[in-house]
Parts: sequence; C-alpha cells; structure tokens
Amino acid sequence: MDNSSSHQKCTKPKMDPYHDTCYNQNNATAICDISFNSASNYNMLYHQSGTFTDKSVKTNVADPKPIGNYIDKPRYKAIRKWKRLGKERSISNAEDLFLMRVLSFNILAQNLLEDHSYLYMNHNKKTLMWKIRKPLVIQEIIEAEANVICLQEMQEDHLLDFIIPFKQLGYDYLYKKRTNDKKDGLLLLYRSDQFTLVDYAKVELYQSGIELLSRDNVGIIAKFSLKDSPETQFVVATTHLLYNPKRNDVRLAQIQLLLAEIERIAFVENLTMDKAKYLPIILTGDFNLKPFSGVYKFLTEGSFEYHGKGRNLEPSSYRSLSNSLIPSRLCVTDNCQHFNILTQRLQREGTGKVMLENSEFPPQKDEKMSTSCNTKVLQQNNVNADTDRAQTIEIIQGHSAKFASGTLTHPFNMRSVYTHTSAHGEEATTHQEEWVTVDYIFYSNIQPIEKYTLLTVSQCKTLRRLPNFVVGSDHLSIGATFQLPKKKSLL
Ligand code: KL2
Repeated sequence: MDNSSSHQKCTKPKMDPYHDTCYNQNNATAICDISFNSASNYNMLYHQSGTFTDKSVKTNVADPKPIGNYIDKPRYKAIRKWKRLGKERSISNAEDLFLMRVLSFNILAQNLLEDHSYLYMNHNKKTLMWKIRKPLVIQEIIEAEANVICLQEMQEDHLLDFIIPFKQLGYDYLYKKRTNDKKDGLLLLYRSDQFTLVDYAKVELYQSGIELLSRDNVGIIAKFSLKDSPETQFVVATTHLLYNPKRNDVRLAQIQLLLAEIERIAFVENLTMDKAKYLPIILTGDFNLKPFSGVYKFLTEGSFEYHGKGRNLEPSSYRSLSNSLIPSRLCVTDNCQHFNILTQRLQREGTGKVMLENSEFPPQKDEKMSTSCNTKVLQQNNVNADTDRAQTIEIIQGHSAKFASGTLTHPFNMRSVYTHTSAHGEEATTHQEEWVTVDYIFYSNIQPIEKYTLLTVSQCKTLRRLPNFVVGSDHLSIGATFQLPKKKSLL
C-alpha cells in the first residue's frame, strides 16, 4: 500500500495519462508533504495526539488511548479498495471504452465545524484544525485518482489555496457557493486534459416566496465531452441537500428542481412521443437522506406519491402534504421537466429531432437556472399559474404535462452504485447520532465497473470519531469507475 513515491512534493505534477491504464491500483501516489502514510508515522502522531501543545488549542487529555481496537491509516486504506462490480465484466476493448472515475466527498467546511462545535466536544482538538485536516483530505482525494471530483462543503475562502495541487495535476474546476449568508459550497474538479466542458449550470435551489425552496442549497451540473472522442458526452451533477432530518419534503422539492436542470442539460433527442434519449448521467453528493426514505425511493424507483404524506414523506396522521409540492408558476412539471423547454421541443420540432438546449452557446459565467416562469408559454398552453389544483395539459396530441398531481416522476432510470440492504444501510458515510449513509452516487445510462469500498457500520465504529488523524472530514469519500463507450466520429 505504501510506496516509495509517497512523499512527492506538490510541485511535481503527476500528469501521466493514468486513467486509461489505472485499473491496476498499485501506483497510488500521495502528494504534498504528508507523512501519515506509514504505520510508524501514523502511530507516532496518534500517540502524541494527546500531548500536542498549541497555545490556541486546548488539548483534549480525556481522549481514550487504546490503539488496538481502533483503526489506523494502513488498516483504513486496506479496507478502502477499489472493488470490481460483477465478475464477468472485463475491460478488454479498452480502445473503445473510456474509464471514468468519479469521487464524491463532503470535506466538512471549517466554519460549519466551528458553528457546530458541540458536535466535536470529545474530539482531539488537533483533528479539528483545518491545517491538519486539509492535507488529509487532499491526500485522500488525490490518491483516488479520479477524473471528476465532486466536493461538498468547500469553504469559499479556502478555495484558492485548496485547488493549488489539483491545478498542478491538470484539473480545472467549477465552484458554486451556497446562497445568501452561507460560506461553503460545491467544488467540481475535472481533468481538463481529458474533458471539454460543453455546458454547465450552477443551480440555486433557493426560489423566493416558496417555503419548500427557501433554503440555501445548490447544485452543479456539468456536461463534458471526451477530448479524444468529442461526440462522447456525459453529465456529472453534484449537490448537498438540506440537513434538517425531518424535512424530506424540502429535499424532494430540491431534487425536483435539480432533476429539471439535469433533464435540460442531458437531453439528446425525442425518441417517441413519450420517451427521450439522454446522455449518461452521474448524480452524486451529500443528499442528507437515508436509504429507502421517500426521496431515495423517488430517485431509484422513478416515482413517488407525496400527497397525504407527512413532511418526512412517511405515511402520517398529520398528512401535511397536499397534491401540490411546488407552485406551477415555477414551470417545472411533475415529471421534473421545464414546461417551456418541453413545449419547445415538442411543438417546434414535431416528434423530435435533436434539440440541445444552449448547445449553440458557450457556457455563460455564473448563469442562473432558467426556471423563471415564462407566463406567456403557460398562458398559450392554458396552464393556470395561480392555482394549487391538479392540472394536466396536453402539449401536443399524445403528450401531456402534469402539475400538482400529488405524485412526482422523473424520466431517468437511476440506480445507486452502493447497494443498501436495510433502512440504515449496512455501510455508512457519516455519523449523525448513529452511523448512516447520506452520500450517494446515482447513475443513469452508464455502467459502473468499480466502487470505492465503504466501511460497514461495525468498521466505522473502529474509526471512533470523525474527523480523526486518518480521515480529515466527518464524512467518508465515495467513488466509482464507469465505463463510457466511445462514440465513433461520423466524419
Ligand atoms: O449532515 V452534513 O452537516 O451533510 O455533514 O450537512 C449539514 C450538516 C451542513 C450544512 O448545513 O452543516 C451541518 N446539527 C448538525 N449538523 C448541522 C446542523 C445541525 N443543526 N445544521 C447544519 N449542520
């Protein structure tokens, strides 16, 4: 696991075309002067951890000492292997396939850690310092050798310093801060030597005047093409949804908006009246959802009836939710599509030739999502924007759009890379009163071939607390490798 190159300096960028050849993971390379990479160094640090003297930091002498039962870096790395999914799948035909690895990691913004310091009372204080956490987080990310990296809780005033090693390694990035007073946001890094950014949206899930959309969460959606096969395109989206464990209704509305933007960007063409072709989609991040909760079911099953459910989206005697989740004036249908885009596609193009929204335009800087309502389009199509009543609008013969029907659907076939076997999941990505899964990689129209093995709940218990001297965040990173068939150029 350790190797002699583990102390490379940041100044030596590693530009090998690692991904097409990286299936063999023997060359994991660390950068920066992090010396936690061997057992002896790690243990030294661990044993000293109760005796650090830093004037600004009160040392936590109450920290229990035993090391035998707790995980150390080598044991942690031994569990976190890239595991092949499915036995028979081979990676022959490598010339026709691009192997794309995605990593998602909530890196714990320092300001949120400090705002919620009561959560970290029993931690060793050193493990809470950004100058200790940052190199651990960066090392973990770089060791994964991902082509696209999606980070949540990237504090804005840490960004420029944080991305230095990634720039040296050939990554470019998109950043979107959460709205209003929030200081953290999403960072999407991608290998600019391998991908061209074709289009993107930085999505604000805050929409004024709507209670379910009054939170400051955001999303980033990026459409890429392969540099060596420009017709091969895919979409990566990341988000960090509302934390409040009770408000699954808010997360459902947030996902409806995000999916509408993904639908706009991933659309290729209409196949039949009711079926469209979409690019491969990877949707990853911190959804603050448990497996099998309402929003999880919605994503993975494609349909969810919220009408009559409680705010937690469970059957409830309170029956808080009516038939209407978000107002029709937002123009987002119950199938997570922008109504105005849908009508354009169907009316202008008949049964549907290729119509890529925005495809003629270069990405605009910091564009706002285009959910602002086009009342003219609504009026022309007899949509009543001022009612909460259910509406079914026939756009052209054979194709209708619904508003406020009490059920949401979406047009993708989304699956989770990690499989979940019980309500709490046998694996976990963070600790919130108990070890739980809240981070996911969902995918549609693309085949995963590897996943970055998570820790089971009982293995998580050996981590004791997060962050620690092994993991620099309060979440574990998640990752998967997908195979993308390269499209032959028509020329
Ligand atoms: O659970 V998280 O941590 O995905 O790791 O997302 C949120 C929480 C993040 C952004 O809002 O801040 C954390 N108690 C505990 N953690 C909280 C709370 C809270 N009341 N509010 C926000 N966070």
